[in-house]
Amino acid sequence: METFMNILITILVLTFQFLFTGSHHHPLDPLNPNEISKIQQIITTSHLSSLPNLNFHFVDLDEPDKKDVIKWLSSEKQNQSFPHRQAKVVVRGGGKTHEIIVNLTNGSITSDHVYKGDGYPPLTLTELVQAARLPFNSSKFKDLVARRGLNISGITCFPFTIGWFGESITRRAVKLSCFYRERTNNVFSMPIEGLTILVNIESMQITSIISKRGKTTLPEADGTQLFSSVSSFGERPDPINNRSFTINGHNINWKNWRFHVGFNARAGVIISTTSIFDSGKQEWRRVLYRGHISETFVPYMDPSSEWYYRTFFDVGEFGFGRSAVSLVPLIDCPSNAAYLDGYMAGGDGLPQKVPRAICIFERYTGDIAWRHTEVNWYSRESGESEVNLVVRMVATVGNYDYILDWEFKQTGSIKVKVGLSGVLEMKPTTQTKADQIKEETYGPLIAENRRGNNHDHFITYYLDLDIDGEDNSFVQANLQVKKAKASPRKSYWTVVKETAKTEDEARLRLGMKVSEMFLVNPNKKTKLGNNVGYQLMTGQPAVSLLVDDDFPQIRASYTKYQVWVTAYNKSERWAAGFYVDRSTGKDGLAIWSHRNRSIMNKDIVLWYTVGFHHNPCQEDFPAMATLTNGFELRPVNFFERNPLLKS
Ligand SMILES: *[C@@H]1O[C@H](CO)[C@@H](O)[C@H](O)[C@H]1NC(C)=O
Ligand SMILES: *[C@@H]1O[C@H](CO)[C@@H](O)[C@H](O)[C@H]1NC(C)=O
Ligand SMILES: *[C@@H]1O[C@H](CO)[C@@H](O)[C@H](O)[C@H]1NC(C)=O
Ligand SMILES: *[C@@H]1O[C@H](CO)[C@@H](O)[C@H](O)[C@H]1NC(C)=O
Ligand SMILES: *[C@@H]1O[C@H](CO)[C@@H](O)[C@H](O)[C@H]1NC(C)=O
Ligand SMILES: *[C@@H]1O[C@H](CO)[C@@H](O)[C@H](O)[C@H]1NC(C)=O
Ligand SMILES: *[C@@H]1O[C@H](CO)[C@@H](O)[C@H](O)[C@H]1NC(C)=O
Ligand SMILES: *[C@@H]1O[C@H](CO)[C@@H](O)[C@H](O)[C@H]1NC(C)=O
Ligand SMILES: [Cu+2]
Repeated sequence: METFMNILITILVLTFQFLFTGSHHHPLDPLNPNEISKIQQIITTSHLSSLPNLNFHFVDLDEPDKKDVIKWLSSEKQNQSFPHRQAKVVVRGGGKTHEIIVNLTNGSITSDHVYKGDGYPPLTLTELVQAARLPFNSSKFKDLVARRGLNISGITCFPFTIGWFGESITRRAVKLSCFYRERTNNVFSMPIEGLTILVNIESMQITSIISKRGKTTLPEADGTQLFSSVSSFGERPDPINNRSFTINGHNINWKNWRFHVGFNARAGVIISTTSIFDSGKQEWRRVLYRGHISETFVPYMDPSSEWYYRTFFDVGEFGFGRSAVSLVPLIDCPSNAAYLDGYMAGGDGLPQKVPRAICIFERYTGDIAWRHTEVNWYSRESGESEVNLVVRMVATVGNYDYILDWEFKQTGSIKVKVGLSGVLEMKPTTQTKADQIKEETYGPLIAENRRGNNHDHFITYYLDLDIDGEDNSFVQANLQVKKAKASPRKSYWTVVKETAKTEDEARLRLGMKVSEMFLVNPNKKTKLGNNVGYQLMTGQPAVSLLVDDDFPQIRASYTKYQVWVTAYNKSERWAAGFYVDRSTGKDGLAIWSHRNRSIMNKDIVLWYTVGFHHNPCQEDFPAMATLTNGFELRPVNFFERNPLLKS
């Protein structure tokens, strides 16, 4: 939940690699380590090298235009390297943010533009590590720790982003909160309350230390340890060492699906150019051009001075790919999994590797894909068990672990799941029994001397669906109850469909109203004359309950609706805007949508927010069992018939 990570562990897994020699089989392939090194070299030997304190905050493929990608993939050249490789780089130096485009084909800087708007680029890992170390060089901090009777060698501090609360912002800053590591392997279970350190990230100095003494005691470490009762899944009994998928670079082929798996520091896994083979038509048909997590918003419901600013945007402030952990075989992924490494640039611009950042495996769900028993003359069963293909990544953002799955079904469905696990952010209290609590609290007692503060998780997905081509429409189907006439029945329901004409008509708050949502291609029909489409099957709905003019809500205004549809624009990908650290809500999904562009029979993008209102409970301690929510994109009149049944 916080814009920091388990710094020590991460440093251990980051190794540098320069020996990669892959060619580009796909225009959307992520930057490889050679390219990242080349970018670093181009920038550090350019006019930018004279900037004081030069740091790389964002290094990513500058995505080619969709029409060029589609053209390339449908030409004979598809197996050759895509020739036009460009990178988008954001560096800071001399107190300024530079947006740079690097042409990787001829090794030159195409443009360099100083960004002057609100907000800052993601914090670098180097900055976070440096900030976390600052207190240990402060005699005031050491003194405060000693006066609390704590051992300085047992303390770990983590930087939290601080948001924006209406002030005019002049510099980048974070607040450190500290935890006691001694006697437990669960550092987040031992918060040291009443000690906040404000750090100026630009000068890398402590601005102030705020100490509230004697308010609470440090909770006991008993029962906080994280031990597993079983060490792993073990070998699976079913002999499924035969993989029926192939990985060629970043291209995956499995059964009737083919797609591309990318990775970057900001979004983590990116699924692109997804097509499904239609055996009836004997052709590949397009479904999802590009899908990934766009932003997360995690506001805590505690307005006190030490907690009010905890309103995190992990993707934009820090990065989900940046927080990707190396997956552990047989715990994170089953024995039949294949793995892909992830690469990104560090604060110094040099390539860093996350080994086994993504796993891909066939999932024998144990469910029935379809079945029927014919009982008329004789009993005859037919059916199939379900086998899906999963692409998985885990982002550990400080105390929380997000398990992120894209699951492909042979029926044409894509299921997207978000699992929450890890350790809660806790607030120490002197109370040990729920009935001692008389005053208003910001979260229930979940263990002795610990409260689990209430909070939300909003995970917003960018879904550029291109159902059978770019031009699609967004259709809502509402169920209307009608009175029956001339019938023994008194009522029935019927479906009323409405196509959204503009972006204004495509913002939805789900809940009471029964509504089904589809992306259809109005230019393509089945033989029966229905428009081909995909349905968005939503999970448990949750929208932000903060008032509209609350500062964190201004920054996350898009969380007031779960569903948005916007006109496609390559540069509109990050729901809270590109510069999220200390942003003021001047960029992002809500702003784009209010342009009220036409979205009927146009290239459009669907945005869906998976939400959790988290009111913690005792089972969330010492680590919470995975809690899952998500959505499904399901074909509706896309195929002529159920694609699982051979004709
Ligand atoms: C590209 O390579 C794949 C795998 O090697 C092969 O099956 C396919 O026919 C090739 N396509 C073209 C257009 O050469
Ligand atoms: C990058 O450089 C190459 C070689 O000079 C050139 O052909 C290409 O047009 C450049 N790309 C862009 C986007 O300017
Ligand atoms: C690279 O290509 C760009 C765009 O075509 C051009 O402006 C620039 O001069 C080229 N640089 C070099 C070093 O060739
Ligand atoms: C810690 O403080 C000492 C003395 O003021 C200084 O020499 C040293 O550079 C500081 N170290 C860091 C990491 O700031
Ligand atoms: C502080 O912690 C260190 C490392 O665990 C230990 O060696 C030392 O004895 C501790 N000091 C006190 C005063 O507890
Ligand atoms: C893999 O598939 C082949 C051919 O279908 C079969 O002969 C073999 O037993 C399978 N191996 C496992 C471990 O399932
Ligand atoms: C695309 O989006 C960017 C950012 O919102 C905007 O500046 C630009 O004008 C848009 N382009 C078009 C063609 O609408
Ligand atoms: C959005 O555009 C539609 C169609 O032009 C119009 O009817 C509607 O009033 C517009 N909404 C706003 C808020 O301007
Ligand atoms: Cu939670």
